[in-house]
Amino acid sequence: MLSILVHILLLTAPALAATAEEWSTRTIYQIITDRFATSDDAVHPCDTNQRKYCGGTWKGIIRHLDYIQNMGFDAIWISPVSANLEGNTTYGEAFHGYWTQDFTALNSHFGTDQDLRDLSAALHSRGMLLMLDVVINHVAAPSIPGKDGFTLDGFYHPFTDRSYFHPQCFVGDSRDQSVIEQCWLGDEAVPLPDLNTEDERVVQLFGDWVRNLVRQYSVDGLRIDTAKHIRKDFWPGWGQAAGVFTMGEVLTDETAYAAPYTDVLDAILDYPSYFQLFRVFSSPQGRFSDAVAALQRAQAAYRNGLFRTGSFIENHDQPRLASATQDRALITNAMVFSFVHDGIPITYYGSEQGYQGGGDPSNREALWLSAYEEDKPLFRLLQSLNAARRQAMASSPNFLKTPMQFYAVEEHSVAVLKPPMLALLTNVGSDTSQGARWIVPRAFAPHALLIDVLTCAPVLADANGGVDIVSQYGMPQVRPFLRACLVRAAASLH
Ligand code: ABC
Ligand code: CA
Repeated sequence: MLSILVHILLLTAPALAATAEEWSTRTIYQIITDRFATSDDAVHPCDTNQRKYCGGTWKGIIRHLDYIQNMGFDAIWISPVSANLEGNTTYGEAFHGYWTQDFTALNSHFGTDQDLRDLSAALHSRGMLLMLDVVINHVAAPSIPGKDGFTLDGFYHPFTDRSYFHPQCFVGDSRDQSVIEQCWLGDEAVPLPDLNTEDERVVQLFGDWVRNLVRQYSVDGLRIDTAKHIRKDFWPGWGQAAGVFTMGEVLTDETAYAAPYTDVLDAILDYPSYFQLFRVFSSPQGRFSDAVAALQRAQAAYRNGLFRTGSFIENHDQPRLASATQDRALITNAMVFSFVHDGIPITYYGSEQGYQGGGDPSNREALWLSAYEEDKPLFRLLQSLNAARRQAMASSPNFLKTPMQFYAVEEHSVAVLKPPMLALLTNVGSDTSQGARWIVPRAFAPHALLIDVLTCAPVLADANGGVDIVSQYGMPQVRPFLRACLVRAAASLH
């Protein structure tokens, strides 16, 4: 009897209940579901300024999994799936999925229950993982009808009673943590009524909700929206109910503020490093010394160092890098960095196509307008970087456990060593006669043959295993052993 019971439990468990360790071997492609692909591949117009639904669906994602997998990604993060506020507001429609109106129903704009199951199954059959974005801090109300906030109108299942919510007050730019946790995000135009996550009934209902969500759609991981707006001691119990990898959004530029969240969640999106990295890669004025200091602070302060953090240079809330600089050398350097990072590289959809949108809503362009062209320099760059990371993991069991080290830290260049990878980065840009030179002593075996992932050029380490390299046109160099490159480099040696 017992063995049958165990058997049934196993059968109903998610197909791949991916652990944090499993996720750390992955690279993630972040998708705004409404903007990635339509069900029939019809080329709907999509004016980002309108902030309206443009027609992207879960079916559309399934149709274009080859595109994502060809780039080398083995996980995707999609928009929140719950039913959202309908109709127009001062800030447009809820195409982004962050304005929940019913936790017990799906957002029908994105497809049906079966479509979401199909997406999950399609990913798993390719060995890919599914990360859902979840919003449990708040719901959204159309506007403030009276002094006291919002109407329930049968909305917000299962939180259909006013007593499930904190009383109305806005977070604004308060730095008071109890205000950040218990007041409302949004504003009078689109208030985001805050759930009372201090109330045991809410804790219970959200535990049940996430357990079901994960099970029903065989979800492998969760990106947690607005994690800093809920008390820290809420998270461990909730994470246990979820039973899968959790990565929280803690929007701050302060490492010390972000660090405690790494104790209560599996991981966080590494925003403090992001701000420094954006500065350094968006202009030759940025200084690597500042960025390296921020990265080292995070390595020291977070529970697992930078391991398992989400490493990104773009997302749906921040201006794209190409809106700040169109210098291909700077953009290439930035993309390289995320792949030698200790954490999980996350690429925001559209960067492979050179999309240039500024802040929200301009950074949420429709990908179908690019025709999913794969023969593009940044698409190929991502292919090489994904292949290099995979090869580094395969050739060195310690790759994922060795913290990156910084050498030759200059204002405008740095060498990042994460054996067997060595990334030589610079932000001098392509429009300069100024070169960059990296001297890294004793990084490899004496006279080791190193291959540049990006150019496939071979280089020999010196008698002490050191390298001394000068850059060309501000381009980065990445030097592990990469099989495809080794073959090409060997050919070019004749
Ligand atoms: C809409 C419009 C915007 C308009 C806004 C008022 O309303 O589109 O143009 O300005 C969703 C939608 C948005 C929508 C919002 C609000 O809902 O995607 O389009 O904006 O209705 C998450 C998601 C985000 C999502 C929500 C809401 C939350 O990633 O996509 O937005 O579910 C705060 C939260 C953060 C949240 C973010 C939007 O707001 O903490 O979780 N993101 C400071 C604060 C941060 C604050 C940030 C932006 O400002 O500290 O807490 O984020 O308001 C650094 C500082 C930081 C500073 C940043 C900006 O600069 O160190 O402290 O952050 O240098
Ligand atoms: Ca809250």
